Amino acid sequence: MPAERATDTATEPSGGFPPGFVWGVATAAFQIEGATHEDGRGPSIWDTFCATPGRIEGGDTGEVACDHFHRWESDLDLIASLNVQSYRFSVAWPRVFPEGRGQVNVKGLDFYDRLVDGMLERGLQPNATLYHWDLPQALQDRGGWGSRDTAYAFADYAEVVTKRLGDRLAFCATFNEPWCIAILGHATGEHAPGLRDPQLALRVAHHLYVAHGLALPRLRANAPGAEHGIVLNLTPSYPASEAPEDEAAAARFDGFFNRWFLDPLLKGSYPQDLWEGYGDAVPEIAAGDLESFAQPLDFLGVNYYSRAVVAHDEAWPHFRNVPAGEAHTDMGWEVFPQGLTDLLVRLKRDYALPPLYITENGAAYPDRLEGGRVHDPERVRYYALHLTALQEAMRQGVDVRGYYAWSLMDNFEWAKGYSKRFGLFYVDYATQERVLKESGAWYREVVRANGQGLEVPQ
Ligand code: IFM
Repeated sequence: MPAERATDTATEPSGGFPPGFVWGVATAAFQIEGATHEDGRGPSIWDTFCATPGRIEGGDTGEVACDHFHRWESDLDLIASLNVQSYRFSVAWPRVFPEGRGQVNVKGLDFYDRLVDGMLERGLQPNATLYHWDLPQALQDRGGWGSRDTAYAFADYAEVVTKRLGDRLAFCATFNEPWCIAILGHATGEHAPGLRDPQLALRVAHHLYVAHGLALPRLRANAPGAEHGIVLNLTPSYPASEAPEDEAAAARFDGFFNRWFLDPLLKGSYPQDLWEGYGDAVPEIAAGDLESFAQPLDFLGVNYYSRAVVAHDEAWPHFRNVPAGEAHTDMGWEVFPQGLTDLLVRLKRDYALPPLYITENGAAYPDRLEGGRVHDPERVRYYALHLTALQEAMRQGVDVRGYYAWSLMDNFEWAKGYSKRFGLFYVDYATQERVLKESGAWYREVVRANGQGLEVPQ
């Protein structure tokens, strides 16, 4: 059984990762910053969504979050204490352009300027993501990502940010997880702006790539020393049985979740089977779009959490996810490290790839602070299994240059509010105290040893 393979190999102490392998931790602006009304920041779609009753578990909001906007210096100290070489963060568009475009809010840019300098002072390579879901509300009011105009506004925003920070960035990604932005935000409505229109979702996905294509040359001009790319969340799919209709359903899921987002970037086309399946819902393609989507990338960021097990369903889109596995995280996601190996090996097989970075991987568990400690063996095991699975993919020739744990600290987990804890540091939201979890101490040692001697605890 595939899952056991990763576990079995994991019992052998590992020979470590290649020299120069980049270790990091990741966060995103809205999930940690708080200070949503400070220093001229404008409202984002997530502020609006949080203010809408029933959207976020517990009625939580991003107003305070981890108060990182005020605690950034000590937070950078925490990051440096983990021995990592790089910090992946995101820039909040509404801090830089409170109205989405037009007047720049210099104070907003100043914050990120200080943050980036703070990283360099601590020997951390800044890895910036320009869009991790917090669209300025003013742009949503004019059609949001459903409007092609938003892509032009994004390119201008990307220009301003990289003009200011570009001389110091090591990595710069245009988008985090276009699938989530398009589908969760515009088809299922679980995320901001909370719309439920599948056709709009496909148009949004297209406009995200228009924005990506417009921004890339500007990023390269402003940050010639940085590696430029984009971050996708990818979920390998497995058929629920050997029945041909389940196999076909798994292939459809793969198209819906993975290929629709990979192919335009890496092949300059949409997958034909899905294009036909979507019928009239497909987006309008302007001349030059696909060429611009497929501009060379310096890296592709891969966020991996779990797999999908898929069966045929009578109703369109003719697939449904079925429960699988025995171990699950607090998100209900199956712990399936073999999926990471399979995914990476498959990417190498099917695409001409730039170097890959695992830009997110991690797990939520219902942690408790007891006697000043957080005992979280399940998270240690999750990380150990996935790092071992990553090594196996690298052994099979996949060029992976780095790994970022999600997340530095517990934070605002979108529609789940503060109820799900992904951090290596526990956050006591009442006091904002950060406490290193046992998994954090474990990760710090793995990073220090560059993975040498990595073992999976039983
Ligand atoms: O917290 C999110 C992050 O913002 C994007 N990727 C998945 C994480 C866990 O759900």
